Amino acid sequence: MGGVWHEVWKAALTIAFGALAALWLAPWIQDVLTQPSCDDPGDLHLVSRSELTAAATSENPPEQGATYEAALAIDGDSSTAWVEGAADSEPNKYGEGETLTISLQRARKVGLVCVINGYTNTQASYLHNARVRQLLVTTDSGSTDSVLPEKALEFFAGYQSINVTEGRTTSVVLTIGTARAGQDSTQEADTAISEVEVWAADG
Ligand SMILES: [Ca+2]
Ligand SMILES: [Ca+2]
Repeated sequence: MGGVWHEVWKAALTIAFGALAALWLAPWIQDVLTQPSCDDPGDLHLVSRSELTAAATSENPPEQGATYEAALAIDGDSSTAWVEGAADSEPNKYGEGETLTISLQRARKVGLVCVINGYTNTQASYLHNARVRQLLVTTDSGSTDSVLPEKALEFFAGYQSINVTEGRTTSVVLTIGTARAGQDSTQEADTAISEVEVWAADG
């Protein structure tokens, strides 16, 4: 009889301690499982725009008072964009292979890159111009591909995360792999990125 109660107590204590341990570990487990995202970068620090410079292999020439230089991808304004300036003809009609290079003042441990894909000045300009579908992202730590899913139209100016090889780097180089064409009847073969954010694990 005593042996049975001993077993029951042992089982009850095991369950109780297991539940306590799970409760105690839950926040830690949640933290580990929650990857930083553009909606919730967690503990990452936004690299200040004053610490960034931008350059591109091509820039669309100014049109109707608007300009499209690389620096407009890091000006914190979703209504201005870097627009590639490659010829609007095959084989790289949409600027495939053109690059936007974001340079950092000092090496940072980059953990997340967020972009506003497309020319998001207005919903009409978003639909009129091309946007990136696939990007190659190269840092001092390596290269990785990313596909930017189509955004719901009401979120056309929203940030999306792109894959980046985690680690210290002094630059983030975005190379246009493939693009999605503009959707209106007079669409341009010009691919745009309106904004890029770089998030780092070190302050
Ligand atoms: Ca901008
Ligand atoms: Ca073009």
